[in-house]
Amino acid sequence: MKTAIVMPTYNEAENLPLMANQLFSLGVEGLGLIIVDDNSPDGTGQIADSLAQQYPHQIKVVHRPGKMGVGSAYIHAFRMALDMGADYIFEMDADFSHPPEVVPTMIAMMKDYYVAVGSRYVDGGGVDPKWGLWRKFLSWGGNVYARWVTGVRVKDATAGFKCFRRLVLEELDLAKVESGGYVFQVEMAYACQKRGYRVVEVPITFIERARGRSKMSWGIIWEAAWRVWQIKRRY
Ligand SMILES: Nc1nc2c(ncn2[C@@H]2O[C@H](COP(=O)(O)OP(=O)(O)OP(=O)(O)O)[C@@H](O)[C@H]2O)c(=O)[nH]1
Ligand SMILES: [Mg+2]
Repeated sequence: MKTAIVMPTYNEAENLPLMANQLFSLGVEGLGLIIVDDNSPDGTGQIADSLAQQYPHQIKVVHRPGKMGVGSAYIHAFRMALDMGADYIFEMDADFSHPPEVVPTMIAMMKDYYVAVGSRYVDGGGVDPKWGLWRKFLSWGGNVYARWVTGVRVKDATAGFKCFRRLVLEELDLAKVESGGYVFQVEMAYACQKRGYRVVEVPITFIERARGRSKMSWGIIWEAAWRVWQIKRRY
């Protein structure tokens, strides 16, 4: 596995097979997929296992006993990807909000940068035109707030589509990460900035999921609201 795509899943039964097929049809050499499923009630875990039989050398599946949040899912799979010798390690959602066709562009950026971020808030990037005012405000406001509190300079501080060189994940203290929900993205962005890695933002258009349901909750928003202050203090 030269490039490992880490993908946490919770109730993504419809999306996961389509996503796996699209990723492997990109023709990226040495591409692998690490799926971390939290015992999804809709059977995503079994679907992941059958995909792993279909692609025995490319797909690894981690089963966790229950919904434990994306933060710990990513940390677990980052360690696996490092053990498997991956040079480039991606974070990516299963719901097609992160366009798979941008993966090769982000890999190409790894020649000159340590981190590539699939970014909604740089020129050429954007969010789903179908989003209503409230959804746009939540995304934009969350990003402005996270940047204001922490001083993160990347324009899309909450982006969950990222690619790291292996060195970055080797050097960061992954055991220190406490974020459970999506604020994990801010923590990674901040930790990378503190260590001075060169980061590039690649424009993407973030498309609303067409299948399955969002896992966004008030609990996740609340955690993000307070934890950015903690992140600022701890690094
Ligand atoms: N393993 C695991 N995966 C999760 C968990 N929560 C969310 N995910 C996955 O993380 C990715 C992002 O979750 P989404 O529900 O799409 O959240 P979002 O993109 O912030 O929200 P939307 O814009 O509404 O889609 C998806 O692949 C989910 O299946 C969790 O607790 N455990
Ligand atoms: Mg989503």
